[in-house]
Amino acid sequence: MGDLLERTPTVSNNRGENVEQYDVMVIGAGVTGLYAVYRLRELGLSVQAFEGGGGVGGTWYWNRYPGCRFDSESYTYGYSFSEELLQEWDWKEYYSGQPENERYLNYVADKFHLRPHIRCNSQVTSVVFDDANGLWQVNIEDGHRARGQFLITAVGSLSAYYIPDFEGLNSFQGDWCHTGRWPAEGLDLAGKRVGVIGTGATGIQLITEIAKEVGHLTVFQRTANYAAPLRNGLIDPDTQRRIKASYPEIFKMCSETAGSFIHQFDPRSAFDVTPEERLEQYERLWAEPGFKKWLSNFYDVMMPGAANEDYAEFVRNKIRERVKDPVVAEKLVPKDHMFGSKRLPCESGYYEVFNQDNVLLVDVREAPIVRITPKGVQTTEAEYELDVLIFATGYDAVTGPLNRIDIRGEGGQTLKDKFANGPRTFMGISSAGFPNLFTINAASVGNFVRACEPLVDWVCEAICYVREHGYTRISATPEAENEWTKHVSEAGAKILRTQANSWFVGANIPGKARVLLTSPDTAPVMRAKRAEVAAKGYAGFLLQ
Ligand code: NA7
Repeated sequence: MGDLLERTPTVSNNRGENVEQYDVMVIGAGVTGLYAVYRLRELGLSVQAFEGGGGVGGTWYWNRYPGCRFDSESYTYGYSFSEELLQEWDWKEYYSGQPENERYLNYVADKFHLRPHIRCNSQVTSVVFDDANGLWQVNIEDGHRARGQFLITAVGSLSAYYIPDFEGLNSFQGDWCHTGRWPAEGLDLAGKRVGVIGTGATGIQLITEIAKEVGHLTVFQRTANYAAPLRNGLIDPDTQRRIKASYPEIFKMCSETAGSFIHQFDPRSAFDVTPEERLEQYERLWAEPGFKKWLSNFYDVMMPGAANEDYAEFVRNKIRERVKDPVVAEKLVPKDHMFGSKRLPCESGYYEVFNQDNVLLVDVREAPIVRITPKGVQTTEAEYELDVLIFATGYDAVTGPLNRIDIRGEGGQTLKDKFANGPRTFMGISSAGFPNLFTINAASVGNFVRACEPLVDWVCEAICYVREHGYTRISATPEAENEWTKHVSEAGAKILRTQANSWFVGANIPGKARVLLTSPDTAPVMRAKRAEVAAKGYAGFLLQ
């Protein structure tokens, strides 16, 4: 197995250079890329992954910021493909932190001997389809090249980090970084004047953690978020044993829910019960860990309408109760978007941070940031002096990581141009004119590993189907792509996720087209749709 690389044939490209050639190339060695490498190799295919980072793990490699951890239950997040792995690995916490998550993914890479198939420090700059030979060529920043019949973009949906184009950033004399590129050696924040821009899920985790050590913290908030207590804890040995004995049930439960999380909605409407019973349920769920309060609630809490607003007000009051200064509390209370229209940030003491004397909340919707100065951040009202400035400003989601690679398909057309008004794919996976390219990162959502395993399996089956049936190419038909794009737009308009200005609809990136970037369908519906397509001989795909 380990000597596959040595046996990889090389071919000459059209410039006469010798390049390695593989059956399948994978961009990215995060949770999806690692599993893709494993599955493809098990199928006897030659596979090589190219990873921009210095190690494997993707999100869990890059996001080393203090406080970074799961919002999925750890034991629902691990890979399900190996019983041995499930029994060997002990998740220490219910919601595991970045260091352990990165260790887990490294453990997987070692246990399954995946490293010979992964080239790290390999930022892919362009991929070009060679029509004459039916091969993709991958070009790496350092000049390395490789070719392959199939190409999978396992580049993540939240990997293209975004820093707003503030004037003067380069003049700042302190240290600065984006949370998604936190230095591996850490950042010394002890006793320093630190500023954080952004109060999404990342900002909320980070702020809570660094407030324990900084000298002074200035939080620049544009939009207040609904955040709910995570209630993390250590997994005791007894629970560990029960978890390990229950993996089939755990994964089955996850497979039946909309986002592949372990939580199932209450089939009742919030208004099927008395106001007292309703409040009792809200309080009971609030006391539970994780996403339960979001995803085990009355089903209509997750739909635009009165139940959603009723619960939103309950959450707002929870925030008000925890922040001593009523003026600060009101600034932290979200009023401009519906509860659950963004992924719910989970916190462990976030609101209490604003009761600390050394923490200042700056409302940058009221007084926007005008520039970064040598000393700090200048808003329309004041200059805030800082030693360190941290951008927790999110990601150019889903299409961002694809657009940062120059992807050229048939006739030299670029995927970036094609996606200028939003992704144009069939089921997120394939785009007409880009044969044998599987954009897995545009099709994965929810509890990530649960979503990516069946998706990778489907792509592997499609690749085998192409080869076994004597074809060499597969890509979405223009008709299927049009239908799917229309479906995303129409069905997407009805769901909660499209109601807020979030990365889900590209609203966080100035100038980005506002369209739902993920599927509007639930995970079980998507699996059924993909299975039906496969059962019908890849209906909606052009096989050549
Ligand atoms: P998010 O959720 O996109 O949050 C980014 C934050 O940065 C959010 O508070 C933004 O405010 C803020 N932001 C972005 N641009 C600016 C400018 N120009 N000025 C001020 N503030 C700004 O990213 P996260 O990394 O927190 O979370 C991403 C996902 O990771 C999350 O959904 C989980 O699934 C895990 P805004 O709300 O746009 O007003």
